[in-house]
Amino acid sequence: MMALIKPKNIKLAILTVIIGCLGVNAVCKPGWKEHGSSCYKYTDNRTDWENANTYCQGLGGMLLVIESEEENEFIAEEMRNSGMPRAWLGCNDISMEGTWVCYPEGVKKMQYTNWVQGQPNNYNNQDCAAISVKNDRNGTWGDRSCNAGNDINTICETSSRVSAMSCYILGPDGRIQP
Ligand SMILES: [Ca+2]
Ligand SMILES: [Ca+2]
Repeated sequence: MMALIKPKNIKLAILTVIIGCLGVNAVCKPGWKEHGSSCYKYTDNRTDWENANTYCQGLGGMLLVIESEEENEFIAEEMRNSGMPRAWLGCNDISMEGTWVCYPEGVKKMQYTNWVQGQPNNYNNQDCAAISVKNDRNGTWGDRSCNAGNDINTICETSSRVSAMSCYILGPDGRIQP
C-alpha cells in the first residue's frame, strides 16, 4: 500500500488520509446491561447505602436513579428475574427530612416517585430510598434506614452515552483502511 504514495501522490495522500468517525455507538461496558440511554450493573453486593454508593462510584457509575415508570418497570422485572428482593436507589432525604434528592449530584430533586402507600414514613429516621419486588411490592419504593443493607442489593447505573466511536482511516487510494 505504501508503494502507492509516490512523490506525485503525496498531496493526494495528505488530502485523502482522513480519520473519520462513523458516529457514537451507545455501548455498555462488559457486564453492564443497556436499557434506554443507561447501562445497569446488577450486583450481589449487599451493604449499607453509603457503601453501595461508593461501590458504584468505584465502577465509574452511581447508584440506580429511576426517572420514569418505564424505567421502574424495567428494573423491577430485572430484579424479579435475578432474585433481588430490594435494591437501593441513589436518593435520600439526609440533608433535609422530607426533601428527597437523587444522584449524581445529590442535589437533584426527585422527579419521578413510586412510593408504596404509607411510605416514606421516616420510621426511626429512615433517610434512604429502596425499590422492592418482595411479595406484592411490585417495584414500589420505601424509605429505609441508610444503615440497613443485609437484604438490599446494589444496582449501579451509568449513561450509555460515554462510549466508543467507530473510526476509520481513508487511505490514499480512497478506500477505507482496515
Ligand atoms: Ca427520612
Ligand atoms: Ca419507611
